[in-house]
Amino acid sequence: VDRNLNLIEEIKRLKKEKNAVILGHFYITGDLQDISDYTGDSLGLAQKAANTDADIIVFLGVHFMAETAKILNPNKKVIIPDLKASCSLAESAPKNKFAAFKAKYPDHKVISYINCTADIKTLSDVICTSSNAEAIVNSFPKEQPLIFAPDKNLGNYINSVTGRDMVLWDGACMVHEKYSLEKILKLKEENPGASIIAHPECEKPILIVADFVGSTTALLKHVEKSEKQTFIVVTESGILHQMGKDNPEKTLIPAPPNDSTCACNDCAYMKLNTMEKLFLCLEHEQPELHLAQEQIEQARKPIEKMLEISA
Ligand code: CIZ
Ligand code: SF4
Repeated sequence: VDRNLNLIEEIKRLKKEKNAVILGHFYITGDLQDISDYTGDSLGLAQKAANTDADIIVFLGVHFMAETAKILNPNKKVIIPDLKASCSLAESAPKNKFAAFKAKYPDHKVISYINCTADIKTLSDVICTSSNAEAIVNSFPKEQPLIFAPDKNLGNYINSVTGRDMVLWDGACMVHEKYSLEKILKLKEENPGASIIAHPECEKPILIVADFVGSTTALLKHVEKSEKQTFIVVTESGILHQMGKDNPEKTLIPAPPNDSTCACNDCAYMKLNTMEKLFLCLEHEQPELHLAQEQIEQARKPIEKMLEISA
């Protein structure tokens, strides 16, 4: 790419020419969130994707999210800047291993968190998000044995709030798993009036000290509504961009990871999205995300079931 190209202007021009819509997740960098037509969490963006009249969806997020957009929108072209933008949580559940695991529990229904591959969705009875997980679980009679996949931390948390004993697949998000309780408590000591807010993908000790636990969207809403001034934010640091825009007068402190001196905890996969790759992707309309028709049909069923239950 010619270094002198004004990438942002070029992206806007291409977007218009091609009738493309840019959907950006809250975990991508701020400059990419700002050039997106819509920003949101994985569910919000999937819903936007289902309602768009654009011909091309450019998805700035990770692979499983673009898959969900394609499943809900099979006739549209879905392109992503970098096919390597995967997800440790989605990767923790390979199709064959999960199918073998499921076969050991023939009486169980499978609830899968939306943060999983299309393959895992095809093996699931219903999908949930972190906002509706409790309601989805409670929609099954107490006697119904359940498997929850792929996030064991979210599964544990939902087991504790619903009093269930769901069988958990042993997967986790490498970003939400590496917070340091010690560093968070130290931040709290330095900022005694601060509220600790965390995503339920975090490990149990973090969720126990948190003042509020919620999905990406729930955390954003909470900070807007709360009378508190200062927040220790225990989730991927990209969210601080939107949170800061919504709450310019509040103090937002990112919770640090346990393995470095870095103040922020970034998802390396999300950060594979760059302005330059976005430009190239729009110009060449690739890489394009492809799913088999049968896979789309099978993966769509448990998503529709979720929408039915939470409607
Ligand atoms: O990728 C994630 O960890 C989350 C929480 C995404 C989302 O938008 O729900
Ligand atoms: Fe996956 Fe975690 Fe990154 Fe989200 S933050 S995309 S769950 S690795």
